[in-house]
Amino acid sequence: MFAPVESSVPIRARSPWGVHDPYRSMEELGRPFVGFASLPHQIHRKSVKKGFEFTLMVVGESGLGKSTLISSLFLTDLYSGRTLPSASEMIQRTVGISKKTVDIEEKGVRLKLTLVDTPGFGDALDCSESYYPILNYINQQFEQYRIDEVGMHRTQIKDQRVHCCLYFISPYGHGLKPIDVTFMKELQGKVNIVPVIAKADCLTQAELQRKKETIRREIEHYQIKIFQFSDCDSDDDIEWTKQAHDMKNSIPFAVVGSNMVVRIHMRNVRVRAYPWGMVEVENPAHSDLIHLRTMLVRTHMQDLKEKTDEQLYEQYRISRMDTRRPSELFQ
Ligand SMILES: Nc1nc2c(ncn2[C@@H]2O[C@H](COP(=O)(O)OP(=O)(O)O)[C@@H](O)[C@H]2O)c(=O)[nH]1
Ligand SMILES: [Mg+2]
Repeated sequence: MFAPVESSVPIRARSPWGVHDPYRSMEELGRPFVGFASLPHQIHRKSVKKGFEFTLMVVGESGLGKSTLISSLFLTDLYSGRTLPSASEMIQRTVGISKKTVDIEEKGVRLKLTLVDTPGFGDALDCSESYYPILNYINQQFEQYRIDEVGMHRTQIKDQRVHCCLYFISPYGHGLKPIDVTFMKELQGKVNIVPVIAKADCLTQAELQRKKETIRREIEHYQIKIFQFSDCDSDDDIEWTKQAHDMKNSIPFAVVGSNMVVRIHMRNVRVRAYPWGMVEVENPAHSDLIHLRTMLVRTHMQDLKEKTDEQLYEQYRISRMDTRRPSELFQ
């Protein structure tokens, strides 16, 4: 029997975890404890100290608002000094890859965010192979990770793998274009694809609803595998369940971006100002930007990283394995 003798129970100072004190209930139940209930807190504190690393890629035709959206999502102006290509430059344009890293800190939690932009995608006259340099880049990051993993300094591996790809769909077409289908089909086994409808302020509410339904139907028809939100467990709290449900129903996220900030009712609000009124990019009635940000930063960052590591990278790693028998190797 483990019933403790009352007098031998040491008086312990209250833990800084307050109501989350893992020992509290055990003490109250009068049962002895080993202490592993505090493991989640240790892991949490360690990862907070180390900081989080996340790589996000944006892909879509030029002018769909990729750079503006990144600034709106992470409240940083990463692309202020950019130069835009002329039409003649665009015709022969090949897809480039540009990478920027920003350190964001909020309430003592550090996030090292790497943003991979793909200027030139869909700009050339023949776009059928626009996806290729992007596929190549993603494979290169997998390969680098694989080399580092078998190398001497396994503990210091820098994870440069792409954890999520925001794919921008034009608001002007009647659904997906051939280039959209090709890109998503070619890349679906390599990266978590999250489709977004760019510049959603160009569409009325009814048009947007119809466009979302068409795109969802086409994604199913072409059997495109986009990132799937994990289903809620029955014991998840109501708030979380509702949020996950709203996010699932918002796919493809209809986003609006802007670099203009105005002060309304003592608050800084990011808007697009038109003669007939203002679109508030963070207002859920105007755009899904908040759903997208919540998903990327608050609720699904870990999920995206785990899926990259456990499924997408794993597939790559297995495909690179030498499947020959030892006797065949030395022939
Ligand atoms: N209507 C509308 N215009 C936008 C939006 N986001 C960006 N733009 C404008 O579209 C143009 C191209 O934006 P940019 O971010 O450079 O596109 P990128 O080439 O995809 O990076 C700029 O003039 C932006 O001001 C949006 O959500 N709605
Ligand atoms: Mg850009």
